[in-house]
Amino acid sequence: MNILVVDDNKCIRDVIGAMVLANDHQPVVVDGYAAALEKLRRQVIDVILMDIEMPEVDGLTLTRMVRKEFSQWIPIIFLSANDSARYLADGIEAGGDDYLTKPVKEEILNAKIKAMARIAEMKHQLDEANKKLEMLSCLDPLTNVLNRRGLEQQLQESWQKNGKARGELSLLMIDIDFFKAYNDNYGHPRGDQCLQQVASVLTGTLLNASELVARYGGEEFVMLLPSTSLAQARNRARNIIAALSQAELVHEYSDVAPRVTVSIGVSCSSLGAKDHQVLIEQADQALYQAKRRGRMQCVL
Ligand code: GH3
Ligand code: MG
Ligand code: MG
Ligand code: MG
Ligand code: MG
Repeated sequence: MNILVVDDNKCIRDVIGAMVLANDHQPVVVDGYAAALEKLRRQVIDVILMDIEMPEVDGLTLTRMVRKEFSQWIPIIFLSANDSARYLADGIEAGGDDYLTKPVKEEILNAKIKAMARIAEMKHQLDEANKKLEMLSCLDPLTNVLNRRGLEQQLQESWQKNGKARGELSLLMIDIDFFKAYNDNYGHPRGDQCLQQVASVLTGTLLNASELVARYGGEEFVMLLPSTSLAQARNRARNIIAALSQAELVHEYSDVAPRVTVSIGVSCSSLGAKDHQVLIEQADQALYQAKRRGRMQCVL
């Protein structure tokens, strides 16, 4: 581990640094706040051993500065010659985690470093697990594309970016035709498979990392297309209908073709939607028209 030793006294720096080294850690030794912040910005530090009385900026103030600047928690242990309860309480209040009085015994220092590192490791694992959960909570488990919650997040982001770039953001609302008949005749498990296949065909038509497919609900998908005009979006919708036709997913109970087809409603920010919710509503209304006009087609 990299242990940052902050102390204005050279003798103490040398002694503590040697103890750290003797316990197989890497001491990073500095004489005050400026060098301490500099090191923290430039390299990974696992534990900070912090003097309290220092000229210019004392250890309590430096601790507050560290807590403010760095969002990641780094354990801070105060090392002070002052053994007053007030100092200890103030140190914890400032954001420190433990307090040892100097001169410090090597065995105690090493044990305290170990305890802090253990807590830091647990926190790291918790953070990683949370990140994973956060990601999972945005994915549809059946099709592995974004779910509605994930779409909502990305759509908001794309809408804001698009506004700043004064670009055109298009959205396709894609609904499988006669899917109830598919389920009723082939059964739910094959219906699920069909949803996976359609999702995979849709994903296969994406052109770049800014574009995405999401499962909006049951058998409805949304495709989000940044930097895409209405005319371009219509072509993309036609490409999707063609790609599904080529995939030849059999559906003998559809009234429009003997295979799985979709109807698509197209909207684009150039049509004047005031927010991303309206963009979805417009695509939904266009989808409704596509259904009414006979399905397996797109409507703007
Ligand atoms: P339309 O052409 O007008 O879209 O008709 P449709 O039959 O596709 O539409 P409808 O809304 O009547 O039926 C949608 C069906 O999708 C009903 C529901 O059972 C099915 N469905 C929704 N979610 C799932 C799912 O996760 N798995 C399966 N297998 N079926 C689903
Ligand atoms: Mg000092
Ligand atoms: Mg429906
Ligand atoms: Mg449908
Ligand atoms: Mg539907």
